[in-house]
Amino acid sequence: SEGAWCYDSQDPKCGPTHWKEIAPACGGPAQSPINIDLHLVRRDLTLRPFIFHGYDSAPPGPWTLENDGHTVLLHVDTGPQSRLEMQGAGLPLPAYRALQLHFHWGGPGRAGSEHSLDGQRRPMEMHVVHMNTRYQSMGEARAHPDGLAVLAVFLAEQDSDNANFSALVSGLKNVSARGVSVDLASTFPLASLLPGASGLSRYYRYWGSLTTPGCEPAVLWTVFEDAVPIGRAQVAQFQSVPQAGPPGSQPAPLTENFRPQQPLGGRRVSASPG
Ligand code: SG7
Ligand code: ZN
Repeated sequence: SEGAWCYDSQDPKCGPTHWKEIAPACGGPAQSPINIDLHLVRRDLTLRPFIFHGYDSAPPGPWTLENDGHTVLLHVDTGPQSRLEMQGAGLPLPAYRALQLHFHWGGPGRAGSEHSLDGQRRPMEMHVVHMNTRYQSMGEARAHPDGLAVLAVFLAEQDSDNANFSALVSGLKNVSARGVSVDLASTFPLASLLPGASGLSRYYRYWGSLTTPGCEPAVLWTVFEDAVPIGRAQVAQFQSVPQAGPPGSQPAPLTENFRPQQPLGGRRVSASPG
């Protein structure tokens, strides 16, 4: 049902303008990503800090890294003994559990974040996908407006590597084609990939959608203001992850895997006071 979509960089015939043909919600309201116009955001004093459970230590693994042909995903939900949950921060009750994180990137010299602040894109954007613990499955969560909460983190390029990305980036060379999964050599504290040494950054908040088909309007988005640094060479590793290709071919690298920005419509973006 959602097998036929792609990014324009892969094939314009199945790119974002065609997504609504296979998933009607992609042409519907409350879509993501968006540009955040900082003059129009409304400060909301109820947007208190996040409460993170289990993000400060390396949980039992293994964590699996997967190339799904559209991005690279790190599956961090390995069962009840390694529960990663967040609350507070204006999130609906009772809590949201971390399932996976994945990335959107550009191409050589081209920024690839999905969101932007005052029109400013960043080289990459990381999404940590969480599911409301009141729902039993992803399918059920995707059918409810409060089903999912995604933390969006901008990645800013610097000359030196960020060691907190080392375990993940070393796995990239092993997810050599669509459908290939590998176990990471080690887990690490999720907080080490969040801004401000544990998500203490100011954040922006709005109701939106998944940024890939089916584009369900089931996501409470948090976009952190502060970027997390990543090394130039590490960004290049993402930009050389291969996409699917015909058998025996040298598949082209997966690049520019971000959705075009969507109209805000009648929605409001709020800002935490921090
Ligand atoms: C990527 O983005 C994957 C998807 C994800 C989608 O294509 O990470 O993950 C899986 C497991 O298919 O979709 C349902 C879901 O998490 C959209 O996620 S996003 O809106 O955060 N970009
Ligand atoms: Zn994403």
